[in-house]
This record gives sequence, C-alpha cells and structure tokens, in this order.
Amino acid sequence: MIGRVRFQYCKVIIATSMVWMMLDVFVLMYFTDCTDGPRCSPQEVRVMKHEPEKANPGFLQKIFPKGLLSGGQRNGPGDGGRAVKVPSEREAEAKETFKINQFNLVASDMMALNRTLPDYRMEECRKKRYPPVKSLPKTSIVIVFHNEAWSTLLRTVHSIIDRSPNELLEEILLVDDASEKEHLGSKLTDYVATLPVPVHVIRTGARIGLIRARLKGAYVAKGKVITFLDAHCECTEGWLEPLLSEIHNDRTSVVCPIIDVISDDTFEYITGSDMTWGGFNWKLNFRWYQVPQRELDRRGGDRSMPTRTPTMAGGLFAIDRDYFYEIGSYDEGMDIWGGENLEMSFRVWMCGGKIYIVTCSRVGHVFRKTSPYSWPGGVGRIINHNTQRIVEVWMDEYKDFFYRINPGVRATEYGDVSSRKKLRQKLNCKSFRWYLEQIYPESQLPIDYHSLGEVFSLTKGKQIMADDGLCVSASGSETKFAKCPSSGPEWEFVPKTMALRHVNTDQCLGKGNGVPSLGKCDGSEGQQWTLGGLKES
Ligand code: UD2
Ligand code: MN
Repeated sequence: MIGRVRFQYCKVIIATSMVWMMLDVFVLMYFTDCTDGPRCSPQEVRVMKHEPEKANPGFLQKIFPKGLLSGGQRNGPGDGGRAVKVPSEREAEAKETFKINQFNLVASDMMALNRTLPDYRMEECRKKRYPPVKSLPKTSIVIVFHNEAWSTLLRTVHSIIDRSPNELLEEILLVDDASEKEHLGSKLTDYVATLPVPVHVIRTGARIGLIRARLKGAYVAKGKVITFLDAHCECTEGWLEPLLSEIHNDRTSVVCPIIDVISDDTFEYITGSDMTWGGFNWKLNFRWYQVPQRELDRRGGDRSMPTRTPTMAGGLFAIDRDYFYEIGSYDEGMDIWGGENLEMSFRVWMCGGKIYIVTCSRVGHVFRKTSPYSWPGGVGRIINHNTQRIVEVWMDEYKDFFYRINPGVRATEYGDVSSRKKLRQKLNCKSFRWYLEQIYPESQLPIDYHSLGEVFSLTKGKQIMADDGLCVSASGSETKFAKCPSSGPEWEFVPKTMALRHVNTDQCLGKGNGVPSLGKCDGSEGQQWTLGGLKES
C-alpha cells in the first residue's frame, strides 16, 4: 500500500561551529546517512564523538555540562523544541515523503538526533527530591517499531540517554517488528553499538504487531522496571526519576508520563495539559478528558502529585517487571495495534493495581493523524478482534450495551479468550461495575440505563444520552446535542405508545437522521422506541 522509498546512503560531514569551541566542547566530525540525493540533510548528533563509547558511560553528560542539554541554547533546526522551517525548495519533497511515516520526514531529518529541549517541568516538580539514584530500581526501556524513520527512532534513543541518569538505565531494547527498511537493518545494530548505554536490537522475524513485540522485549528485559516507549518520542529533563520513584514506593503502580505533543508537521514540542486524564467512549476508543474536580481535590490541589487515571494511552508507561507478569502482562491474542491499553487499564484497576499520570514526568510523542503502515487483514478486522477480547473478558453485563451500540463489531471472530478469563478469576478481580463506580464514575457509560434503538440511552435521571457525553436536548421544535446533563429531567417513556415524551413541551421524539426530530405526539411508528438494556439494579 505504502509507496516504497528507495533509500540510498550518502555521507555528510558536519563540522561543529566556533560557538562550540567557545563552549569548550570537542570539535568533531560526524558521519551520518541520509535518504537520497537532495535530502542529504545534516541528521547528525552534534558534538558527539564517533567512537565506541561503551567503555565510557555517561559521556554525553560529561560533554554537555548540566543545563546545556536542557537549556535549548543551540540554534540548529528544532533546537529548544522549536518548530522546524523546511526551506521552500524542499517543501514539495516534504509533502511527498510525508506519507512514508505520516509525519514531516524532511523536518525530522533536518534536526539533530540530540536536539535540545527546555526543561518543561512545573516549578514544584523541579524542587522535588527523589530517592538517591542508587536506591531507585533500574529500568529496561522497551521500544517496539515497524518501519520507523531513522531520525525519530534514534532521537528517541538519544533523548533517553541524554536526559536520564545512565545508572538507572539497565538497557534499551529495540524490538524490530519485521521492518522492511534498509536503515533498520545492520546499520542500526552497528550504530547503537557505539552508544554509552547497552542498546540491543531484537528482531521478531515476522510481523507480530506491537502487543506481541512488546512481550518479546519484556521477556528478555533484565531491569527491575520495564519502561515502554513508542519509537517517535523525546524524553525531557527529569522524566525518569519520578516514574521510578512511584514504582519504588508502590510496586503495584503503573505509571505514565504526561504525553506532550511533537508536531507531525514542524516537530515543534508542544506541552500538553497536566489537567488531562484518560477515558474512553462508547466505541471503546481511548479519549483524553479534563481531570474532574473530584481528582483535583483528592490531590489537595497539588498539580505536581500524580493523577489517578481510569485509562492510559498505552504507549508510554513504566511498570515493575515482576508485577507486569503477575497482573497478566498483555493479551497475546491481540493483533497488530489497538485495545491493549484499555485491556491493561481495566485489568490493572479491577485486579488491585493503580494507574497514574505522573505530572512531573514529560515525554513528547509524534501524534499522527493516520497510521502509516499496513494492517494485515484490514484495520476494521484487527480493531474489532482486539476490542471484542476486552469486552468479552472484562466488561460483564456492559458487554450487551457495547454490542448494541456497536453491532458491527460482532461480525469479527475474536479467538479464544478462556485463558484470559481464567486469569481474571485467578487474580480475583472486581467487576466492571465496580470499576465504573469507583474509578471512573465520570464515564459516559450509563451505569443505569435503558437503551434506545442502537444509539441512545434513557438514563434514570430522564436524560437521553448519546456518545461522548452528549445528551439530547429540546430546543424549540428541534433537538440538539448538549453536554450531559443538558438540563433537568427532560424525557419520559410512555409505555402505551412507546413514545419518548419531552416533559416540558409535551412533544415526542421522532427518529430523524442523526439528530432526532421533535413533533406533536401522534403515536406513529416514527415515534416508537424500543427499550432494552440492563436489568435494573
Ligand atoms: C497509541 C499508543 C501506542 C499503542 C496504541 C494502541 C501512545 C503515545 N501511543 O497509538 O503505543 O498503545 O495506541 O495499540 O500512547 N508498531 C509495531 N508493530 C505494528 C504496529 C506498530 O511495532 O504492527 C509500533 C510502532 O512503530 C510504534 C508503536 O508500535 O512504535 C505504537 O504504534 P503507533 O505509534 O502507530 O501507535 P499510536 O501512537 O498511534
Ligand atoms: Mn505512536
């Protein structure tokens, strides 16, 4: 599907500038590869010695005095987290190559692999004192990738090495999920061998998808903690200590950094809100929502305290290695991409763990609008397969609600889930209702409801709920969607005519297109609604 791009290698010699001499750092030459003729952009690691560095741990820290790396003083493209301006003569090329990875490859290739970023932490975080490095657990970092670009992958690796106390890094494990790019072959293995931290490349052989690829990485990980990252991230100053320190305090905590946005267009580093947490909608899509007041109160208004989050985005988190296995690692029956984050979120909460967003830890991620790679068997089939595995194992009676809202999902086979059900039993996990009531009461999954047709539900509070927190509200002779609860009790079901009557205006709800209509109650078929749903408790 994706147009193959021919990668030729060429070499660019970059000499560092006088500024660097004045800064008393080495003047070095560095050889890098780039993709083809006119695109031989300086994809260098600036001021980096090109020699095997294994014997010299922490050399980046020595070269870059503290504060220099994080201060954004350099002035190359993208330094300081700034947007990259692609020169006009390369705009066409940038547009053309965007489809390879679904981000601006030209911009990424223009930036140093170790571009500088400011320290984005809030004041309170910078003041925090964590346990000394030697008492914190070491971590293995697992990064899985399929056809990742050289510059984004290696920038992820460099940002880890540059901005973590290297004593805390057991190793970095790069799991190659059957990539078909030449730059990810022996060139990658050779390159990472020069880095000052052990970096290993693991090959899955065949395309197994991100979930099973992560399991492969986890399997060989030696660190007491496993930290998972996507292959297009940038870690910022102080990102690791707060994560490890939470796990050190409580090994059943699964911790995520704040995920900042690296623009897919300019690679500008844009900080995300610390007031956001993870949820999901009726289709079981992961969604970011505003942290509710209840959770702010629990933290006594201290925004530097970790936020308890109902779900995690999935790509970036750390977990105690033994706990990862105790709690059921991942569902190996899941394919390629999707759903594993909700599966793990439900499982961790329901089976006794916790999930936090650690607001003192920030990692940037290139969010893409569409997926760049192939989906063997089709996107729909894969997502439906994975989603059903969540629904069947974890959602109890809410499964009926889910299938009624998403009838199409059922058409896909989902394989055998008996071992996952057994796991749930063995771990003595709580019910999905418990999870909704105790962990995610803000969820838009109606806790008590009757379902209306396939799309709406009538709640006990006499509201008609649709997806994503919207309620049907009357406005004159029409209806509109408004944030729930829209206003007081609005709708009641009239069993005799099977109508939904708008209490204040004495009109009835008709089955319009998309947004329902409102009209004089006439008992017609277009105003008849069937109620189904859960038994009332
Ligand atoms: C999000 C997560 C991602 C994962 C996904 C749901 C973040 C920032 N990202 O989507 O980690 O949880 O939701 O499954 O929270 N990959 C493979 N093999 C494949 C497909 C993907 O190795 O067959 C790699 C890919 O190269 C990348 C990682 O898996 O490094 C995540 O994939 P993505 O970046 O397409 O996922 P994303 O960020 O859209
Ligand atoms: Mn990603």
